[in-house]
Amino acid sequence: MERTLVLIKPDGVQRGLIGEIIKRLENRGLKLVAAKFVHVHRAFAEEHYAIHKGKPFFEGLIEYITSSPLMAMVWEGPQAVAAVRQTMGATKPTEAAPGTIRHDFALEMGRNLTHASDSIENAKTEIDLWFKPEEIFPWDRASEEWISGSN
Ligand code: IDP
Ligand code: MG
Repeated sequence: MERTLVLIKPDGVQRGLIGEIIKRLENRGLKLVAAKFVHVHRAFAEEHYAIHKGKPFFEGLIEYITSSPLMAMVWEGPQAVAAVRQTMGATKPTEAAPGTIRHDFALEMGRNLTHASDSIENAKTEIDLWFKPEEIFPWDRASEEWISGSN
């Protein structure tokens, strides 16, 4: 079963969208296995977004992500990485498909509410960065067969 890192960025928290975003991931059938509310400092944010260092939007991105607390989570499910990216929508909200979180609640790329790992490999690296092993809680879900069962 795949796992992926999801962040509800500071704008999502400030706008009261934590519940809405979690609800959409739960409705999709994904399973929450770790969560914490954190205000990250600059060095940590720069490590998380290291791949974007040197890009024109990097400085603004670090200021945005460190400006206020955010909600960090690990979600699990079949093809969780692709499924969560699909539920989030394209990076640029005006290009995100209707029904996605970024389409339905955002307008600007610099205020696009969420982060989600973009590959299985990056998901592993990001989960290791954000969560200690003892902060992740696998659990058995009674409805599992009705969600992730296959024929
Ligand atoms: P992603 O979050 O959809 O994976 P990335 O390309 O990895 O998108 O960029 C990371 C984040 O940096 C975006 O979610 C967005 O908040 C911000 N960002 C990316 N490109 C721009 C830009 O051109 N202007 C402003 N912010 C940007
Ligand atoms: Mg990305």
